[in-house]
Amino acid sequence: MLTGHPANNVPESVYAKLGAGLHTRPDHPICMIKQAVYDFFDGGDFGAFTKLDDLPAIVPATANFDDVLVPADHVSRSPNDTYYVDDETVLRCHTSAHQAATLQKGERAFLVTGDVYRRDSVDASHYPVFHQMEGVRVYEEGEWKAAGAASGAAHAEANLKAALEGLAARLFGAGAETRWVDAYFPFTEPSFELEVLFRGEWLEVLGCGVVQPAILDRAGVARGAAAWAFGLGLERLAMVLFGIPDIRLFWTDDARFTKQFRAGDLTTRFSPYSKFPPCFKDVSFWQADGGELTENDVCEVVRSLAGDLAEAVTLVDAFTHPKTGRISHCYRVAYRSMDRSLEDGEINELQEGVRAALSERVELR
Ligand code: FA5
Ligand code: MG
Repeated sequence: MLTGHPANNVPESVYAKLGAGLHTRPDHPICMIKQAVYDFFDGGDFGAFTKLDDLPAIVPATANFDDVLVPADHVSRSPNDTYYVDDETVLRCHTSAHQAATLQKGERAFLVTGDVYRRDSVDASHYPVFHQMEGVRVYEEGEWKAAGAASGAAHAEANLKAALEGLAARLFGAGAETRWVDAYFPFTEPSFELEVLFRGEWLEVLGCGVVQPAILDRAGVARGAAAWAFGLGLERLAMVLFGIPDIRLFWTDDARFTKQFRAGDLTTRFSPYSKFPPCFKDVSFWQADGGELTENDVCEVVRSLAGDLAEAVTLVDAFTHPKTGRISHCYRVAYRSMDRSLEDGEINELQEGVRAALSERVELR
């Protein structure tokens, strides 16, 4: 398998999120989105879907990658992007980890919801733990032929787009601005992403496509069948639907947040409680000759020390020293609490901690 990476790169702060089950708490916005998607498919004409929301998040690396045809050298396998529990086991980085096994069990239309984990950037729409819902629908040869389709793949693609456009219209209203973007996933062809206009910017809310025949074949689906699959980003959908400005809010216990949501009421618009000012701190360092300290590494150091007080980590400057050829990177950390104002002393202490942790790996400037 992979060599040259630590057997386990999961920080305590990430382990602590396992089992939180936000998607199973009826009044939580993530669960409300799950339920809204269930209701959409239950009331539509895309078939009857089996719903699974309690599959364990710790999965064999083969399920997360190989079973969905992720190439052996694909970046997503790197410990810079994925949390490894040991060499053969990961925290799933997408709910696609359950595609093959669920097909293998004989399911032909299903929705799998769960928490997924990624080493990723730190900002208002990225968090190391988030939630996805996988949808898969297989059309047996007889079904797409009866519908008069030119091919199984064409039938799957047309139904996929109809389903997801219908879902977006149901959630956001017919007037919402959405657009399809061509994408690449190893497990689908063709592949697309759907973006929604949110606060003046295009926000990617899902990836999808027509399932690669090899996946169906290996899972024992009859020849001639075709299928679509999608992976919804539930936080992103909830941010757009409820107007939640920052992904960290999903994890707060502050009653000023939690009390705003009630199962079944999709009309709620989040009303922000007073926004406290951010505080910015910069840290610069020389990259070592051997291997670079990546943005994900810096984000993880900041996250593990500052937790949800870290609002964003941004590379603000990079230059190469003209004489020595050494590379300098400067990162800006934005600290902000959602619930209270921060003291100078507290922020300085956090930033000192970040500097100390970074100085163990690189030379600070
Ligand atoms: C996937 O994870 C694919 N497995 C989706 C898929 C399934 C494609 C089936 C085809 C067929 P992607 O990495 O783009 O794709 O993530 C899917 C969605 O998760 C994104 O569109 C986004 O809404 C959400 N997402 C991705 N990264 C984060 C993050 N760090 N924080 C919050 N949401 C995220
Ligand atoms: Mg994507």
